[in-house]
Amino acid sequence: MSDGTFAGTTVTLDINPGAAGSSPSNFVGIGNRLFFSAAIPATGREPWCSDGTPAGTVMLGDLNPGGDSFPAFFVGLNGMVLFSAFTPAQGTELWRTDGTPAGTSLFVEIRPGPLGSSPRPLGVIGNELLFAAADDSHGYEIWATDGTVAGTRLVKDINPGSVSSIGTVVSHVAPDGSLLFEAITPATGSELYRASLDTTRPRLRGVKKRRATEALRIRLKGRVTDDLYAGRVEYRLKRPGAGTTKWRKTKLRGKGPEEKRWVLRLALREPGAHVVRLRAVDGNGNVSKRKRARITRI
Ligand SMILES: [Ca+2]
Ligand SMILES: [Ca+2]
Ligand SMILES: [Ca+2]
Repeated sequence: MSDGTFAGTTVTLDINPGAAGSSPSNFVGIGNRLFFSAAIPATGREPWCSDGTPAGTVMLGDLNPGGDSFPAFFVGLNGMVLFSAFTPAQGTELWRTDGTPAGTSLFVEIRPGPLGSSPRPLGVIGNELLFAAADDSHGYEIWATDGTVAGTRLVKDINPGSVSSIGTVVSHVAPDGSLLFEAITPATGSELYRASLDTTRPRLRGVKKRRATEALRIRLKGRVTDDLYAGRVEYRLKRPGAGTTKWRKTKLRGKGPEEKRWVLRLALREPGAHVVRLRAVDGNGNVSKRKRARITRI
């Protein structure tokens, strides 16, 4: 405890009485309390919380009886505190606490069994925590939680499959409220990614039919707004005298994450009127309202 002067620096609590220390570390101030880890012989390294007074300094639990739980990465979210801790049965997983021993428990085990998901916070956006975590089928990827188990989910498997995209955990919350972080895929190498948890739908606007060339190749020009970084435009085609195709992906050719102009070229096999339905899907899976355009192969 210190008020910034030498005279005001005292021992708040001699957690491990005597000359041996408790080696407190992993300090994070959340609200008016300090969360940290400390080790005493009876329990090993466990999570602690202090309001700055001896009476208000408590161990939050002996999460790993007979060993250390190595609590780390305390982060405040929606009035509670999440952190990572280790047990032999579960590995390193996400725990929650309200700052009392009774209110401290395992929050969610992302990777069932003794292997841990090793959660590491990336940043808080609005009332969501984005974090890196691993499970067997996705590897180390970006996850989000709103503080509920049901609201804890994988945001995106950036490097598809069990290989990881997140190596060194480097991230920054940008002024616009999005999260910038480093991720790696074999196709791109190490690059800067952006995540935003905006749940508003992207918009698809200004869909216009361009002049048909030989009526075979139709160019549609449109404009997409909202967060379509890592997003796409999809289309399905209703053919004359035939069924409607499944949704097909198009590649966005444009510049800037906020707004993209794009061109869709379709090779129509059958003559007659075709109906093209279009929708935009952003990087978070939000789907725009559909737009329709009618094109005809003469
Ligand atoms: Ca212990
Ligand atoms: Ca586990
Ligand atoms: Ca993966």
